[in-house]
Amino acid sequence: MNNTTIECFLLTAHCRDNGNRFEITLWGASSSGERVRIFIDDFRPLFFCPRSVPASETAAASERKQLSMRSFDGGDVDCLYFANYSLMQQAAKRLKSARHTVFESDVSPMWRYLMERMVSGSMVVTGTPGRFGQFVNFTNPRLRGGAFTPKLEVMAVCVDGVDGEAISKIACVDEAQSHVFADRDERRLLVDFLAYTQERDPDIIIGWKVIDNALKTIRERCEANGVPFEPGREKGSRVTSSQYNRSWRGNDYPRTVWTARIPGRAVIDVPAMLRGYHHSPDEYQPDFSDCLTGARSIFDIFNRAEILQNAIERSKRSGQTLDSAGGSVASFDHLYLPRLHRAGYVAGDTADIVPPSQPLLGGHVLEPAPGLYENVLVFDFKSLYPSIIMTFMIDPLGFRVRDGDRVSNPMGSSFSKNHSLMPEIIRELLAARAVAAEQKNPYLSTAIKLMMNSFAGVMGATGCRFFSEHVSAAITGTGRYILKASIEHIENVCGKKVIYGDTDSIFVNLGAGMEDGADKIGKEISTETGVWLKEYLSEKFGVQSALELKYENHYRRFFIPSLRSGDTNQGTKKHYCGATIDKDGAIELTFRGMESARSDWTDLAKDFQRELFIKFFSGQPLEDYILTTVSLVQKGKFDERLIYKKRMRKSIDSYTVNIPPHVQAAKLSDSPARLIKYCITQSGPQPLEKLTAPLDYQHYIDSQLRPIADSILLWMGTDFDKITSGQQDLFG
Ligand code: DCP
Ligand code: MG
Ligand code: MG
Repeated sequence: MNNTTIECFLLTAHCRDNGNRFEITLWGASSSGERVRIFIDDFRPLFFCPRSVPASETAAASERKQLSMRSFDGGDVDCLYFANYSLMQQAAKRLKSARHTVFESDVSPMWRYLMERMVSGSMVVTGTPGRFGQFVNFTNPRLRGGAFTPKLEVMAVCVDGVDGEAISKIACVDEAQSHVFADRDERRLLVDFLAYTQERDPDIIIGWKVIDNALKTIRERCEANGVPFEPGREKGSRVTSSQYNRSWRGNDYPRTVWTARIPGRAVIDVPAMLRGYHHSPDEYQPDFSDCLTGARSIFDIFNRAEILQNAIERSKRSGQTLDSAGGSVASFDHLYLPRLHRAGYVAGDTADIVPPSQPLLGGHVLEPAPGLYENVLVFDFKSLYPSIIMTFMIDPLGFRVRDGDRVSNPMGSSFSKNHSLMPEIIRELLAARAVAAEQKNPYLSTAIKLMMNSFAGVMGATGCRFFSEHVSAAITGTGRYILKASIEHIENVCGKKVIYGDTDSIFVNLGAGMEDGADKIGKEISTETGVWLKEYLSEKFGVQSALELKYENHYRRFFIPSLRSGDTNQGTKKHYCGATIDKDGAIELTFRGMESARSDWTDLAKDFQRELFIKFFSGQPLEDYILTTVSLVQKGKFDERLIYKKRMRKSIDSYTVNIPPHVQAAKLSDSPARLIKYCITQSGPQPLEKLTAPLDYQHYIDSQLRPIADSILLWMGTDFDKITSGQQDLFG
């Protein structure tokens, strides 16, 4: 037997029942540059049931095996193996309807196969290699997790065409070359595109709405032309949609989700990745002026935003495939279940989750004291929830195992010191985040931060099999406790005034004249509070604190607006503006909750907000500037700054009632682009390229200038209308 071991990175994973067998097909990219197909048909779908279930009830299983594993309530469990997936599902359903408990019957057997082998992206394959066309093939090899990072080939695809009509162009761009297919004969065009894809043989196909637009259109046109849609490394490509209802505030909203299955090629939607992992997807706008430019700029954005590098790292951390832009619950299962099994326990089905008795609380938000401050220091706990999980050993298993050696927390619950699995999982992720930060990769650092925080989140979400209101409350409640204790310490021991705080951030007011020593004080407070907290938590709870209060920022000026009601004693939560000064003396403004980057704000609003705050912060009067800006708007001096830009999220025709302004404008356009540029005129919204009516200046004054001015003026005891109407009185 010729046993070979190679390392490769998972590109796609698909499974199906084939008669009385369950088949998994994986595709990977190997470290030697070969593309590898891994075919598995010797893995049997399985789930668990209590040993007490009579054998007669589990006859559909091809095998029932006693395991030395237990459920969370301590009962012994058996494992039930099935010939294929559908037999497994039917058996689970039957057992449930006969009121038997089942365990993990909702875990996909394919993911179980991968997770139990600790495959997270990278995998080590041992077996007898054969051929599959030009590719390497392994059938039923041994698989285990690896640590290899691949070099992958990416191809951007952009399609030109209108829904339901023939495709006029398809552009493809990869590292080495680009090509545009523009045959009059659509059939020819499609056949050529598919042949080209096979020849270029990319590992990843990327695009802008690549599934529900590009691939879906290509698939539909292939069907219309009788061309088999087979862009994959083997047959079986599909683009499918599924409907599900999203509940929000008691209403159900039907949503269609498109998925692409292209064996051997991962499909990555660039905007979905940007939305999922980048702070402002708006800084990345592709240029769709023509099909090739579109594909080029998608390719360029993909590289600039380091999407591939980050997707690979995320895949190695979460076990999800490269195309995944989320999947918190699945990632949690992937990391947690195999560790749980090795610890000798099985988990329940998600459907058996008992919903919380009362709404779960989040972080603590202080009542902000509105006003203008000088020299405000900002502190924030580094990875708050993850460090709480580590410090207090918070963990679903550790909560349920009732052993003696336990850590108690401020919420009064306690967790097993020796059976908690989360601390180890979090420790690895914290280390990975530290590496990402060291390598100056903020996107990856953020992605890992989000993943860790989502783990804290899913334990409080009923869609997760590990949901527990007590576990979740132990995290958030301890967070509130630590925030409050730290604030008290800073106020009573450090003798500094705290003006605001949110979840894990603390804003300290030093006051006028404290510019020079501020950074030093900031560092002292963070070190001192850290040391104190360590002692305090060790004394009270006997834990070794992993908490770290970072000194984050020194704002020279800081402003918290008052409530819109005009009550100047009450501030708005999560809203503030701070000014820092960089080493060249330039003022830099940070807006929170009053962001100038909102898509419904024009350049006028952004410039106005910035200048107004700079004047405000440097103690200059505001009235003249406000009045001048209003009058320049009225005189038409700012017309080019009055353009709204908004992206179309749905097709124009899907809006029938309550048509938003950008859609009204798009309806007037001859060839509506995805990004609608329009103005509000006296005849309503009009697209930029077809402006006929005069601009509605009053609209811009009311909806763009007024709220910005009022964010400051209300606190000063006046408002925009008073200032502007006073002006009219003067001239009237
Ligand atoms: N949090 C959350 N979901 C969010 C934001 C925050 O659950 N969208 C929770 C988890 C965080 C805590 O609030 O631990 C504090 O938020 P931070 O943004 O300060 O995040 P971290 O403290 O985790 O990371 P950092 O080191 O960047 O401060
Ligand atoms: Mg934090
Ligand atoms: Mg924070």
